[in-house]
Amino acid sequence: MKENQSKNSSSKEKDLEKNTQCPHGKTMTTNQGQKVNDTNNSLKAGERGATLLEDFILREKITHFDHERIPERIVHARGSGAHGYFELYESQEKYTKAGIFTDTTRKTPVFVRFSTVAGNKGSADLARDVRGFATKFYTEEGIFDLVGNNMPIFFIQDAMKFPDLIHSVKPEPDRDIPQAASAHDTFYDFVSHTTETLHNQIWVMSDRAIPRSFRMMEGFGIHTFRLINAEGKSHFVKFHWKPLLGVHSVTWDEAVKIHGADADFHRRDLWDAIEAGQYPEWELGFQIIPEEDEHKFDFDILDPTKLIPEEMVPVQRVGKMTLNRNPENFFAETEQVAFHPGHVVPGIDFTNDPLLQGRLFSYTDTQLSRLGSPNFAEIPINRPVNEVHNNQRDAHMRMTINKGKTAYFPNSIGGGCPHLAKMAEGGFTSYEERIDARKIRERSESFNDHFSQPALFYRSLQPWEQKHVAEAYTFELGKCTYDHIKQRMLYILNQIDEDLANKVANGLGMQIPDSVDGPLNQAIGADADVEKHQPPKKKNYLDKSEALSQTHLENKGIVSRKIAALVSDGFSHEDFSEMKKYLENNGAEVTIVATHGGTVTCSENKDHKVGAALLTTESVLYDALYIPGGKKSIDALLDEAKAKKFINETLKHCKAIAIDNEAEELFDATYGKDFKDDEAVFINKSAEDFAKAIANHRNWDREDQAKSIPA
Ligand code: HDD
Repeated sequence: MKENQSKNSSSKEKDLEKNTQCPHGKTMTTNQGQKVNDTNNSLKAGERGATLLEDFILREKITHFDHERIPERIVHARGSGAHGYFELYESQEKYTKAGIFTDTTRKTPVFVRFSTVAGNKGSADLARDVRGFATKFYTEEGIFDLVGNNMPIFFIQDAMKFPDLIHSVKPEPDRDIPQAASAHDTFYDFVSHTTETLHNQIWVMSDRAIPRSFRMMEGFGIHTFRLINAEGKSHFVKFHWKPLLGVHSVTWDEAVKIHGADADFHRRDLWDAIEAGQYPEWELGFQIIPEEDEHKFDFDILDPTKLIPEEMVPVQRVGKMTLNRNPENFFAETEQVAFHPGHVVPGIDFTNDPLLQGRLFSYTDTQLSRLGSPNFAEIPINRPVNEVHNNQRDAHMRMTINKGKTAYFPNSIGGGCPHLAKMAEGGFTSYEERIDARKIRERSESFNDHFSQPALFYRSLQPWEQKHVAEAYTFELGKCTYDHIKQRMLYILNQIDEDLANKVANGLGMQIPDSVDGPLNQAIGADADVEKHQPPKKKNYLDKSEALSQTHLENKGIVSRKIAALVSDGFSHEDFSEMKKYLENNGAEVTIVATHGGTVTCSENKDHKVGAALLTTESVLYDALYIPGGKKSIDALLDEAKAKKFINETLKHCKAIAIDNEAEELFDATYGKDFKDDEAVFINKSAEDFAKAIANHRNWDREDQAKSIPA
């Protein structure tokens, strides 16, 4: 079995090797293979003479450069990818005949791309936004793409509205401002007139929209899909990814500061973790709904703005994905990878979710302009690991040299090849769903309720999570300039939760209006009838769903957490080495942050490599702070305003802090003096206690008091 696994796990790697090139020890050539002996000077008529047109080496170099860019993705332009594999725990043959979900001996190669949605390719990672979570499974039966997000629902119910949604959130078209931000008039103009957006919108106001790491996010397939077993029986399914590191976020204040300190924060984090061998892992979960239960819920399972609470349909964990290899080349792999929710394999099928149906069109279409040709499937990162044979031919950048006279079916000259798959060989057959319907351009009434689930989400959050939601709305609406849009939003928030609406209204210094109905709503043809979308009272089916809070998943200790050790020359070797040993033995990474770069000397006169000089780093790039004793070191730090800022900010962001011996004097010179009883502040305490607090991510109980720290 082992041998089989390793064979399968490397099938995509082997496939990519055919196109992977290393220049080591090689001579430079042109694209036509002529050896090049000067790539610095163009060919000229005389020493100071004009450049000659015949210089094919110059022409080729410049021409290629001129055409290096391709259009960025219209959405999800900014992303980061990684290779890995998926392993199944137990055969799911009662639900599906798909090989990846029935054969436990397989190690299916995957490529995953995480992304933000609204920003350009060069925008900052910590934008408040949904994160894309797209997985390409290179299965033995072809490509299966699970193109999801880190939130379990979507903004709209019908693909027809997607261009409107995206146009509203993108920078405003007259001035191309703001970049990668939903906090502006056009977005809230659209949202406040399209109440179906509210559920996804409130998730975006939660901390899920500012994750600590891609590695600490859940993933969701969102739509209800179908699984089909060998007998042709269908079950509905929702796909979930559960991160083994738990779900964690940063605060908005940190997010804003990380923008400046390291705009590549998430990209770097993913890359560094994989390079360090701390491979990110997620378990894949199924929520299975038998066909006969389709109408048992108080909402429509085809409505992508609704989730099925895990308390109603538990998530069964069926396998694990591990990301263990960074791409060799960003453009060739992460940029050229082309996902498509329509890439499915036998055993997986679609439902009539109108958002999914529209997506099935959009993703091929977009690759045609982005990658330039229907041959995008031949690009190494996109091609399946099994063989491809059909009668499709030609078009831009065709790579395959198809032999033979025939490119049609049926043919006798080519022996009838490629021949059709016999059913026993696993040809794809669509699920034979019975359809008896009228053609209509309407929204199903079963999609009407727009308010129960945003309210359920808000009710299910911890108090600190709710507080962050209220602050996020206050920030975002505070950035809007039109009062009528803010009023409309307040009115709508009041339908979700009165307390939330009041908090936001206070922050904005506005009143919640009694009504927003008016001639404008009808005149603009908005789906603005708030009453129509109210849930019937009896439909508040759950008081709370614990799984909707970030806290519901277990943490995996302090693996890959980053701890800053703040020092200057003369720091206590004893304090430091003990702490460092414990933290590193438990998988964390300790970075020496010193008053200068290069090396720093400890009390035992040993040189230690500085990870970052105070000048070049910020507290927001670390999960926790440790300050060892050592009088000389502490005296030097007392003279550094940035050292005090580092401590104050770490406190403000509710992170764990450990200080030993003389470091208490430095702590007392900051706002730390007021936080000595805090449960995540450790003065001369054990490394174990400190590590437990780091694993808990933050001490949110500190937040109210820490608000007064002007950091
Ligand atoms: Fe989409 C990209 C996820 C609705 C049209 N989408 C894209 C990516 C993700 C999603 C993760 C980036 C893939 C990558 O990394 O290359 N999209 C979603 C989810 C949706 C959704 C979870 C709802 C449940 N998308 C959606 C609709 C449409 C699109 C309704 C159009 C009707 N999406 C696109 C696109 C993109 C895309 C324009 C841009 C780049 C690409 O496809 O390859 O076709």
